[in-house]
Amino acid sequence: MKSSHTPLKKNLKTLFDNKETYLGYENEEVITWCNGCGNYQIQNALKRALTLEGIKPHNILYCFDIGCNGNGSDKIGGYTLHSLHGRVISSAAGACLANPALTVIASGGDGGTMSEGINHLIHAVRSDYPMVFILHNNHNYGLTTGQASATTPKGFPMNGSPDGVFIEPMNPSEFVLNLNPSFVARSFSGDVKHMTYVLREALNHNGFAFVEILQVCPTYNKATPQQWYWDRIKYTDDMKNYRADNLKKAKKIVEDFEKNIYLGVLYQDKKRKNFLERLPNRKGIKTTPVEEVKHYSITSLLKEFE
Ligand SMILES: Cc1ncc(C[n+]2csc(CCOP(=O)(O)OP(=O)(O)O)c2C)c(N)n1
Ligand code: SF4
Ligand SMILES: [Mg+2]
Repeated sequence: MKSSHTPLKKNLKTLFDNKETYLGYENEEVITWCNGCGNYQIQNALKRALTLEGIKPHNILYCFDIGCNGNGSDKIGGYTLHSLHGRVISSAAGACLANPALTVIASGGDGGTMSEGINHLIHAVRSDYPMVFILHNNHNYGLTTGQASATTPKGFPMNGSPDGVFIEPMNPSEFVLNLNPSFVARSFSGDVKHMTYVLREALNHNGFAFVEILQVCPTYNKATPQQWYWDRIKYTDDMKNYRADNLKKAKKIVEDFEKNIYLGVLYQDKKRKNFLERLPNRKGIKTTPVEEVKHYSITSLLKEFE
């Protein structure tokens, strides 16, 4: 399968020309992911995307949820923060609102995002915080050894539910498309070139960029292995007349997760103003909240309690 938007040699030359930036994202930490885990390629694609966009490690904050995905927090250069399970979006949102000069990226698993932290996801989409969110959807709770999550296919035996779950799985991109988002993209951990492309688009979006990566987990997810995806993947860029500004069309093409799985920038509203730009009490203010932090003496207030 070949996607249409992959000027690979041009990208590799740019990466080579900017090797100092790329190397800034590398570090010496020991890798703890299983062999064949999709997290390797996801992180590789993000490092490429950041380098190709000319974003330096000291200008990013990469926030991680708890989970196998979160164990990437010490494997990438730049500022990182390891949050609580299901709470990564709120940590990242605080950072991007406090310091809009930072490129803020957050990663979460299907467990942390579609169950524990789903409330944060809903309000981040609704608020349109200016950040990139990467959902590592491996269809199970990987770190806690393969329990079913909200995206595990129905009827598939998992640790903790040997007869399989009997309720329908959630479809994260479909869910988010129904929340009036400004950006939704989907990619696959087996396709570094496509992930790089989609992540670059997300990094350039002005608002909450939701990127679902369908991630293989060879250790615990036997339901949707690598080949299962390749047999179903189609690219929106190869579709005649597909335009990413048509929300209705985007909702239609993500419905099916059995026969055709469409990857690409599914929907983007380029005209939307992000949260900070709409916030009435920030109108006309040129400084950022972090620049406004001052030391205040509370001595006089404490006197009341003497
Ligand atoms: C509030 C809370 N609930 C449960 C846990 C235990 N826990 C840690 S990781 C994890 C599973 C993570 O699954 P997912 O978010 O899909 O990430 P993955 O490991 O698959 O990347 C769970 C249940 C926790 N740390 N905190
Ligand atoms: S359990 Fe799955 S998601 Fe976790 S490191 Fe292993 S392959 Fe990756
Ligand atoms: Mg998971």
